[in-house]
Amino acid sequence: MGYVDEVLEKVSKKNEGQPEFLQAVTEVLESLRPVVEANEELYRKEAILERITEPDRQIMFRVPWVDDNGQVQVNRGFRVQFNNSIGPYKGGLRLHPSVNLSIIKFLGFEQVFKNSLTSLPIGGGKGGSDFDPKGKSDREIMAFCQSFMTELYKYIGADMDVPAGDIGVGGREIGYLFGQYKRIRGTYEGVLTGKGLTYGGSLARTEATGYGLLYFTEEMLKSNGQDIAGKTVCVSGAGNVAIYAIQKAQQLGAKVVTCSDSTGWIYDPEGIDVALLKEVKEVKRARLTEYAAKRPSAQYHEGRGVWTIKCDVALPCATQNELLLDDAKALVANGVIAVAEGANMPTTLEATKYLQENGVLFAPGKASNAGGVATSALEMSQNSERLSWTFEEVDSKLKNIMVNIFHNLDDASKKYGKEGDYVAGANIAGFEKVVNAMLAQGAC
Ligand code: NDP
Ligand code: 2IT
Repeated sequence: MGYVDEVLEKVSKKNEGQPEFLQAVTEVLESLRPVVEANEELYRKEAILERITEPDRQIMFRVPWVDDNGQVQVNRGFRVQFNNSIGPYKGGLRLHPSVNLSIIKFLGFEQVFKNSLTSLPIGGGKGGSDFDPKGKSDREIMAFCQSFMTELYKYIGADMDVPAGDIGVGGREIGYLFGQYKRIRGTYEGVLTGKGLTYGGSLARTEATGYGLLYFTEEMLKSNGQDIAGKTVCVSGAGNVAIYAIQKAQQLGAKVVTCSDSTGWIYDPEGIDVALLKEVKEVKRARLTEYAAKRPSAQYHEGRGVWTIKCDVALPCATQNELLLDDAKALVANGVIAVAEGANMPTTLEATKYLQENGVLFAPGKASNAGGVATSALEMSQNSERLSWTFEEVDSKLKNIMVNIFHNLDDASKKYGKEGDYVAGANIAGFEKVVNAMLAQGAC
């Protein structure tokens, strides 16, 4: 049996009941076959694949907090520190009732390769909790965040592990987490990114994932003789990534006609009104029904359905496994030319295969959504030199990083005879840098 198949079998046995983690590992290892086959003897001896699929450590802890009725609530907290070969662990914190070890491990594993692709010195990690922020008061959010950090602070630090936001974690939560860390440790350090601008945050971090997704998509289209201007775009999600993806797509001359949240979706043939969407989601933290109520051109539908709308470019920006095989078929039937992931692993393995086999340009999230973590690394640089860069400076660095990521993975796909397969290109390019560092650092 080949080394890849042997390790896939071992990883499946060791991680039973963790479908998202196994899905992510399968996608990566399958596409690494050409590199692994070219180096099989060395990688086997050094147990590279066994080591890269096993986190450095997995921390799980109790998070007790008191709700507004005086009732003690208990959630489970996680931080998975996956690999720090090329820099301190770096990756977001997710607050969502679906969070479990499998989801945090898949996200941490993906983060290793994504962070490597940014070309910046950051390792991979991820964390979060099954806490549901929906409907909670500000005081309850603060109580949860303070309790979460009261345990997490032991394991993080500016040179050790630097968390940030993800689903359910934005500026408000990062503020409460930072305040509690500072209070416990008594040091003022860049231990989190996505901070407010008055206390060490970077301009353009809020916009970075969505903007970066569009810079990447623009470059991918350009390299394939297409232009984003004039294209019709379908976006899913209505959170941080989706909002700034919509905004940048519109600035580049595209028309975005959909967005969605966990209860329903909007079809707005005149183009999404970003200012209204921001008001509904960022300020009021309300449902998309409120968007539809204020926008005569918008139709609101319950449930899922974004991918049934005809578009040239599809940008899934909500969550994992939200674009299924039937959705891929509908997109292809409607003539889609590109799918670029803003979320982490939003497209199932079968849907990805179907899109690629039908000639759709497919950008995997670990490449196309890397702008968020890349800008987090720029925030770390600014914190280290105790300076703040202008919006234009950060944005232009972000754009360069995204354009470079595209060309690095395009080159890697060509080098291994997989031209046009950007999944293979991203995995190979991300993997090579981490493996070189692992080999240099010995068995650790
Ligand atoms: P937000 O919490 O800001 O927004 C998430 C959006 O997706 C919301 O509109 C939410 O709906 C919707 N959503 C979440 N879960 C589900 C679900 N199970 N079914 C349907 N809709 C759902 O998160 P982000 O925008 O930050 O993150 C979105 C994705 O992007 C995630 O996969 C995240 O890992 C990834 N990502 C985020 C980065 C960042 O910098 N923030 C960087 C790179 C990737 P509702 O409003 O109803 O909650
Ligand atoms: O998935 C991701 O890359 C993020 N949620 C951002 C992580 C970060 O450290 O900025």
